[in-house]
Amino acid sequence: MKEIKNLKKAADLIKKILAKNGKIIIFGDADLDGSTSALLLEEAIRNVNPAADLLVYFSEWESSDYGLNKQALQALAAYAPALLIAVDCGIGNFEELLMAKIMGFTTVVIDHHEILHTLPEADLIIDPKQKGDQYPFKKLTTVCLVYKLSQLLLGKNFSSFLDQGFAELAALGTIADMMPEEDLNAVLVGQGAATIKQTQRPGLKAMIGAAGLGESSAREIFKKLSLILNISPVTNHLTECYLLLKTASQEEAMVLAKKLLGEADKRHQEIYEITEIVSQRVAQSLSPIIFEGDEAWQRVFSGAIASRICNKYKKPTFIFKKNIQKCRGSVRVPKNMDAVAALKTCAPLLLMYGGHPPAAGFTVSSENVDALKKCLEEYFK
Ligand SMILES: [Mn+2]
Repeated sequence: MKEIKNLKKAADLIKKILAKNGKIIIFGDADLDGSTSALLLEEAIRNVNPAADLLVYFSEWESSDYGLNKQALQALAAYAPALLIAVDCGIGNFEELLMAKIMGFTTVVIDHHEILHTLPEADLIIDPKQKGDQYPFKKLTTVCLVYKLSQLLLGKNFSSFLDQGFAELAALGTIADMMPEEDLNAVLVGQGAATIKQTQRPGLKAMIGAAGLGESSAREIFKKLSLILNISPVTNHLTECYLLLKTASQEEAMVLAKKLLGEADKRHQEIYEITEIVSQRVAQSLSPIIFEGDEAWQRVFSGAIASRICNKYKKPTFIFKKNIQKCRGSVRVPKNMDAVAALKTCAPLLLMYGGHPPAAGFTVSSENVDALKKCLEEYFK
């Protein structure tokens, strides 16, 4: 059986750190794949050692750069030396991982985004897309990678009870990330769907109730939940979807579920309105791409807006939040085009970029925005 490269090494490293009572920090991307990955890994580690010295920390949607970022590292500096595990981000964080190493962290990256020009300097990298990875399927979500890691961590203690809870997390993250339902992605979505109606997680029960999904099919439940939870506020460096999925308290679960549902409604309205504005701006455009930014838009919405616009106009779409110094945004491209390859061509103009061929993200300094647009038009012409 051809395994994911470095998965076994990562499990051994985590066990070694736990045996020495060392510190572990799980740093997650703030979307649902990142949040479920962080929670699954935390629950697996707690089942190996309930007293583990463990901290979970998420990236911010608006105020920081994508993935592992310098602000977060400065906040975490006091925890070094420790094992720092980045989940669903990291593969493009070249400077940050170098900085973490200098700060005294041992670093593990568990990511499924495209490899850029080279690999970052981490102690261990798990990404099925890296050279030398023998695992035949390359489109696992991060939460499925973490599920596999949890099997190695727990060994004989990987009980069917744990399996159910983990598969529900994996199904949620996988559906939210829109990766093809093949291989382990499909297995875990199926497994999660089989038990979701009898879920033991108070947060899932509360959300299914609050959203009126009691009579829906398992599939519909996951679709709706992933829409509600894929973007959630980050409070004290923890995503609220993580807090919802983690809580053992029914009361807390009810409060959070109602709050997240209300926020999702507001967000969908706002995304709809901005999508209308973009449509008006680009309706007559002859450019091969759609490239729109605004100071008033929140960065967190850029992916959802780009998806809608790209579906409507069938053109590569770049939507970003403008700031005085830098602009951050999302890319969606029609079938058979490659957003990461396009950004790679314009890499000298970018501060950061990364993602998947159909969906990616970028940060550009504001003085380079016009040049970036030209470069991308040239690429897609
Ligand atoms: Mn992901």
